[in-house]
Amino acid sequence: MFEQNKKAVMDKYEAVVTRKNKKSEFYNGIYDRYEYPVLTRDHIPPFWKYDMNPETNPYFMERLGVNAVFNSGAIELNGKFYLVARVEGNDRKSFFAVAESDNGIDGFRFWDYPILLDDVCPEETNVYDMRLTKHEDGYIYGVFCSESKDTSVNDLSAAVAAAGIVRTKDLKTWERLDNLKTLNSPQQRNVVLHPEFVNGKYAFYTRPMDDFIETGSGGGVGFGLCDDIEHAVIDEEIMTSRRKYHTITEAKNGAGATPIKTDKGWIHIAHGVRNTAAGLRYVIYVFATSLEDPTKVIAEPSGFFIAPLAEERVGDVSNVVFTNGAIARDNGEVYIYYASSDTRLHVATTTIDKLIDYTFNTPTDPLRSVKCVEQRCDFIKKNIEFMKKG
Ligand code: M1P
Repeated sequence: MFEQNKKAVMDKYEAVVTRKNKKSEFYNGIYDRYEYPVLTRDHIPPFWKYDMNPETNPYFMERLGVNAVFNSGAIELNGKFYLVARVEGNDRKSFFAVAESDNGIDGFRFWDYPILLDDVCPEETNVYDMRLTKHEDGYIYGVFCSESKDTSVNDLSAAVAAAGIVRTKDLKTWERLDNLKTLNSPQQRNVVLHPEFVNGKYAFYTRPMDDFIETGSGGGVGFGLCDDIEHAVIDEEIMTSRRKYHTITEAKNGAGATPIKTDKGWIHIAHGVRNTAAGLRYVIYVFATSLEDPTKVIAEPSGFFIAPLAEERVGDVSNVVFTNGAIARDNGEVYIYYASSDTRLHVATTTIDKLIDYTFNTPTDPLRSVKCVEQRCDFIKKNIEFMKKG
């Protein structure tokens, strides 16, 4: 019984991690989607979940289950693709684990052990959503959400979100630094480190929040500078991409992947949230900031870039797509890792040229229906005139 069950589990695991991925039939000319997710809970090595000893586990029973694998930081190192995924145990606690692939679209395998962070704070209960930044100071930084129980109020569920910071050179040894302090924002999630110094300082994209879920007075994606990365403190946050009424970012937004530097500006792949009768809907959108002034938004295409589609729509937290990692290669290829419904991780591929075209040539949101119709009529008119000529 033990051997038979073990073989079935091992065979299923090998089939999933060696399954070839291919582009799906989805088309919008901007990016390609793929048939299979790149990481799921089925990609977790069986020896993370099953006791492999028949004496202590005669039924070959799962002892430490894994519920989901999703929001992942991403980085290319020595020609290989690495994801630092959010892995959530059946116990609801998330942690980080490195998965490696040769081509970025399939064959991701987790390293033998997940990342064991330094235990710096007894109140820290959960960690998730690491953004990886190859900084010009020579380190790879990981910035993530460090969640602690809020003991200042009489509410069992109350929590506080802060930005934890670690650094590494090889994804193997991680040095934990102080959590980021933002003097004007009580909570932070979706914080991303900018890859270059700005005015000689470390620069972060922030997401000021009044409480754990609601951003409240937090106006959108912020930006702040700090002198000392080991004890990072931001005393002023300037708004970059703002939340706007009746748009995809009305309820909240947040920085996603580390911004991609292009000749035209920094391209940001972020998320926007709106409220609906069915709950929050998370989509991915794009904006660009100036190379001279990374706080200045110079392009913001209208609407979403990626929205949950087909089976992506359903999961533990349905109607969500979320990104915290993308890889822009020297050859111009771009791999965007996005999770669906807090359950599994997908890849979308495009190129720098296409991203630039999308970012700078997609019309902006005119913010009112009547203006949107005018915008569309102008667009249709130009097309009809052009098609008549042809
Ligand atoms: O459940 C959807 C997402 O919710 C959070 O994002 P935000 O802070 O913008 O609400 C994060 O917890 C994220 O991990 C999660 O995918």
